Amino acid sequence: MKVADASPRAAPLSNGNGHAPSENGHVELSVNGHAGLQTNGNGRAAPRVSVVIPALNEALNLPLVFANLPPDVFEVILVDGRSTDGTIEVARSLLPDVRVVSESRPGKGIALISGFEASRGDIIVALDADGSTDAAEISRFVAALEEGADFAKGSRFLDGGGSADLTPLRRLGNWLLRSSANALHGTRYTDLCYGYNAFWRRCLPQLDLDCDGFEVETVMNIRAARAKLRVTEVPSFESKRVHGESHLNAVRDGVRILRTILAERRRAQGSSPDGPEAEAPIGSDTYASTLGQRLHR
Ligand SMILES: Nc1nc2c(ncn2[C@@H]2O[C@H](COP(=O)(O)OP(=O)(O)O)[C@@H](O)[C@H]2O)c(=O)[nH]1
Ligand SMILES: [Mg+2]
Repeated sequence: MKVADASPRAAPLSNGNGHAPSENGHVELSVNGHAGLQTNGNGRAAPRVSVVIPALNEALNLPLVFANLPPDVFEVILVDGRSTDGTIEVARSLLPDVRVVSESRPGKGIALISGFEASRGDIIVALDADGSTDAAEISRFVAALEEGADFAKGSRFLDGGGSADLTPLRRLGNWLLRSSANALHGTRYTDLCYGYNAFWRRCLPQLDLDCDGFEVETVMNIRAARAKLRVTEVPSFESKRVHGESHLNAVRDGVRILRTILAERRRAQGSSPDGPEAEAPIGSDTYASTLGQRLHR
């Protein structure tokens, strides 16, 4: 399988993962079904990794995103948001085996949920299609899961992470939202609204996702903690979106995420068998992450 090298940032390849470019400037990338036959360093069968990528008019950015995919991912699922710029055609031309999934209604949340449900691997990795998240970091997330985490959340605010994409307003908003979520949900997350996350597929029922928009990562992070999953954070660097404009509106979506944090609190209280007053502290089987932090009580 060949991934065309049409990206300014991807040339000259290798792409950081040891893929040598072939003579015609393409990168050999084998996807689909191979990872299940491989072993990891411990001699165990390597988990099959499904990469889920929501995309709304990201045709210009996909070459860069796909160029950095590790060679041994099991499947790539592109969830298209009814793009009008040839996103699907570009995806298929770059990666003929890409699985294209539609969302039932508009929104990044619905898109991710649709992609998760369509996935068939052992591990699901979600990343963005705008060139801001580097697929070469997938190995970090997979390593964290193989080391014992149920859920590996990307963080731009750990040593080794960062962001070139956050405006001052979005940085402030992210801080306020993260602080609110930590205070109301007993978490110690350093990041809340970041699109790069991974988890074992078997955890999908516990996450029980049911949201439409940009609040989806907040819901995932809070429900992972509430379900007492072992959560770890992985440092990640967010580059600037390469082409096009963000679909997120900082104020509108910030308010939406704040309402979600409050609704998740009510949901957690409502699900306590003895009512709100008796709500138990979450995560009593404390998990110390690979980074030595406690991420929830
Ligand atoms: N399928 C789908 N993807 C979406 C939708 N809204 C945003 N995305 C994708 O979600 C990712 C993050 O969106 P982006 O606009 O970059 O938001 P930001 O990173 O928060 O600025 C990108 O890959 C978008 O193309 C949608 O309604 N449907
Ligand atoms: Mg973005």
